[in-house]
Amino acid sequence: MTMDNTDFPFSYNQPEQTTESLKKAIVYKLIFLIGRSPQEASQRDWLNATLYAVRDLVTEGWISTARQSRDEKTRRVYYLSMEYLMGRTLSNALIAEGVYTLAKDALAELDVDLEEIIEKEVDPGLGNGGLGRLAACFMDSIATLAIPGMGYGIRYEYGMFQQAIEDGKQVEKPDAWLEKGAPWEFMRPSKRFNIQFGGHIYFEGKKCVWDSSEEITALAYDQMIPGYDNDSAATLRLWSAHAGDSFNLAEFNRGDYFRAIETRAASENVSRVLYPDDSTWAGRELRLRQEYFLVSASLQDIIKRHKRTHGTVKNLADKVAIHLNDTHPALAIPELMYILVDKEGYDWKTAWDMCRRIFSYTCHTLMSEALETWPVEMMAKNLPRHLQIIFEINDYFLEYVRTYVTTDDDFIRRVSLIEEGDTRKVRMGWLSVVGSHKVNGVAAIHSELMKTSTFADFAHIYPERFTNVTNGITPRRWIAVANPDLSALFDRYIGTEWRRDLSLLTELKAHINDAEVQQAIPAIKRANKQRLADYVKKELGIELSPDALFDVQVKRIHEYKRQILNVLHIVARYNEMLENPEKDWTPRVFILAGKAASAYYAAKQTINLINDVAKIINNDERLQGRLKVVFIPNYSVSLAQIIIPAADISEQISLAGTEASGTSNMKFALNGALTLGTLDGANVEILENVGEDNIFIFGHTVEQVEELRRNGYRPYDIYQSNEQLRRVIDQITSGLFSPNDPHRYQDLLNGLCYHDYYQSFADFQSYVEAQKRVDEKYHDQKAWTNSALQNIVNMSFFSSDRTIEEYAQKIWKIQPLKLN
Ligand code: C3B
Repeated sequence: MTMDNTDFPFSYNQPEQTTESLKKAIVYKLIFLIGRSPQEASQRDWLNATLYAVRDLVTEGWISTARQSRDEKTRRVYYLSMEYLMGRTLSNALIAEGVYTLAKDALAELDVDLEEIIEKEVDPGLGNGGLGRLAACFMDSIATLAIPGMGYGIRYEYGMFQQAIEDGKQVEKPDAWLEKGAPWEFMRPSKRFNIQFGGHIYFEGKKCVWDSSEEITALAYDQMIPGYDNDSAATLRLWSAHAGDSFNLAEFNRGDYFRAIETRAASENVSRVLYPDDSTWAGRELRLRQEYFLVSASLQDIIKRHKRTHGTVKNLADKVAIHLNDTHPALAIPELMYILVDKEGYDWKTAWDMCRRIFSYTCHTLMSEALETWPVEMMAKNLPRHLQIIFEINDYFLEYVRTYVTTDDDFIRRVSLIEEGDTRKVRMGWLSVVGSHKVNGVAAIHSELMKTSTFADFAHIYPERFTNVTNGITPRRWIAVANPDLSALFDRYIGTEWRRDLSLLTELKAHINDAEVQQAIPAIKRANKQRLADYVKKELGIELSPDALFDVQVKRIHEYKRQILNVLHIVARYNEMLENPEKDWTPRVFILAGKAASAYYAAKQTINLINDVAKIINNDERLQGRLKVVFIPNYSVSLAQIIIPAADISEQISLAGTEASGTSNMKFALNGALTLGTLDGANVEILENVGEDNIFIFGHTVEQVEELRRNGYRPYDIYQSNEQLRRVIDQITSGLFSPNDPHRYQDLLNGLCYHDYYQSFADFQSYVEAQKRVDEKYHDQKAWTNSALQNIVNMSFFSSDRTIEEYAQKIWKIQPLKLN
């Protein structure tokens, strides 16, 4: 890149990297930053040295992008998220900088294998599932499109727990990801803010004063997110809680040194650990404090930067967009009011108008148990001023509703930001809608359902506020990093620019019938299956044949995602195979992975059942190896990169109306797997894009699901009338798969037979039939290859670059930088 010499007195970067220059840089880092000689260096030392060397390649572009945005006084977006699942940085950065091969050669000359050290990198699990990974894809697109903006989050000391499987059961182990060092981050000792908690409020005339009782310091750690081949990078700023200088002076002066230090340690708890819940909501005080910690540090930082650039906060709403990733950072709304009214002296109305122009909010779920509410009492204790602000927002809002919408008491009670009852609660979803100018769902069907269910009353009040932005995934990580062979095929036929512009995939359509492409697609898939089989062999000792059909379901374990339906079918298939051993069965491998929230009993039972079933099936010689079941422990971004490119079938079998979007469905299809799914979330749009001949759709529609619920759904009737299903349930009940503990699944099965809220029984027959269609199609390898190709070439829409462009245009009103 061209360097502005006033900024960089000398440019560290050589204009052209060579194997030699990279080799030197790596060895230099090894010796002078890590303090090891090449002779003594471990694999991890080499990894860290390489990371430092590559980080240098990104840094200048990062600094100059930030400077450009500052100089041009551009409008910026700030993405607030409690979760980021970034995945490993090295391979992604090498590809973004265009030096993957150079680095491989440089390291080879040093007798180091690049692929081996890549595997050594810790994969930071600072998120639970789809929501956290989406935030990571978005950061990648923001960097690649050079959208002026940055992400804010929390630098949890312990991320998502490590999952081990012991005796078939999930066991959770702490994830101390920082212990191995974090060479990619920059600590920012000067970026620190005081975060206040507790105390009380009082009025001085009309002015409200918050006299807090506790202070924590938020300290910034920055990560660069390299843009793809654009000499630019975005920033992800993660806050770490630090006791800072804030001793409890009273204790200190009393000579109680020990107590004073002890309180310091406790205050650092706020960034200690990520809450491992996904789509369920556990209201806990520490979580409330985490959310406020993120919000307060980020807003103080945003305001400070804005003032430095513009000298005033008057034009804040013209220059700043703040996006709320779900309701988790919704306290940003009262926090901004607090800053504008209490600190900056604006009147309420002006401040509120600014707020509404600044905030936008994405809703990621329809599950009512995921909607955050905070007991008024808990909020009063920790954030008295914010609670008071929320009450005031509510007063104005309800007055508006009464004046312009309705005086119906029932309606007003429903939309109030405060839920009345034994314990009064603040409704964070409602607050997010009222405080934002746009609210979006994450797939077309989800955004529609949002308007008719969860937010129906609000869609009535503010119809223009609701919109859709369908999720997307970054082709850099999910093809370029995860599937090098497929990338090479794309390069050969359509050039390399698809990494930046996935719509170029349509150009591959002209080559679909080329003999070479027809041959390459199954060959690439087979090689990826072999790679996964090698991993499974090494980690679990289970032998898999790459000639079998790989049928994969990887995601958080949750009743609505219906891993149980998958298991019921596996057992049904097992029975059928034993009854008709001579039939020409397509060999199948069922692969599942995912974590269960530690307190989620049904989800943990499901994992146990999968492993119990796997044990019996994998050891049944009558099957002649034609059926295998594998649960791969500790699902993560880096595991997804191995598993997804190896799949033939992508299981997306949630009950219609429950999965907001799903994003693994997009990754699978782009990597040439065929979706087996319900008409739920983004599956609907995948169907529209790939065509009905290239996807297996089954099960009830949202309307049918609702009708069944209305008319009284009786799963036990289905159990009685469906012989195949009954047999499966009876087998599990009898302890066929848990002979030492035959009643192990009693609760799970009772739940299904008498309740089955997610209607697995109702969709069972249709699912089994769809699986038959899968078998038939797989028998015709040519037809399968064609469908795989139709999936690949028709996935352009699902690039997160398209998603981010939509956010930038429709919601944030932000133009990309024209990079100097
Ligand atoms: C998830 C939803 O469950 C997915 O359908 C969706 O694709 C992603 O978000 C991204 O939009 N989600 C999550 O991972 N965690 C939540 N708390 C809520 C939704």
